Amino acid sequence: MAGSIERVAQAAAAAGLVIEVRRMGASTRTAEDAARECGCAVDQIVKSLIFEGEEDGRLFLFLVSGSRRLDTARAAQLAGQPLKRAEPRKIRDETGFAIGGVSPIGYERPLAAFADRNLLGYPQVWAAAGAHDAVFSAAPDALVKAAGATVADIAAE
Ligand code: 5CA
Repeated sequence: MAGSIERVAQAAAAAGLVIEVRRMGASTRTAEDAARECGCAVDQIVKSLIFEGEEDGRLFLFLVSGSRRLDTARAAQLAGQPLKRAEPRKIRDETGFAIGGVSPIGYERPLAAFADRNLLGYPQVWAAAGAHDAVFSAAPDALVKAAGATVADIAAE
């Protein structure tokens, strides 16, 4: 998935976001894995969750803290249609990312994105960088902006 990491790095550069992609040499597939490898709290890990619109099949990106659950009813409201979890195959085909490495930025095709307001309360967050052992850190407001995400209250503890 070197191509995916490169896309993340390019998207960051294009957005004026200075990041250093770190290959951890161990799994960062889950928020818990990533927190352990980054030496940070799980709530400072950004989960990049992809859901699919049941009406038109479009994919949507929801960014939430590793310690929070997406409020799927609220997410569906924002998407304007019911949502279901997208199949890993569809995620890979349409975003260029494999599950466990789905990043907030660097999409092959733009998709509507929403970020939980709670993320903005952390001084620094970590997110996947396109592979299952690759992460980067950023200030949450800059990351949300680079992702083109609309800030909303989309998650609960
Ligand atoms: N690299 C870490 C954090 S830096 C990461 O990608 N975490 S994540 O939470 O954004 O991605 C894992 C998420 O992928 C899970 O929370 C889950 O929502 C989703 N996922 C895992 N397995 C599947 C699956 N089989 N189908 C669809 N989604 C899945």
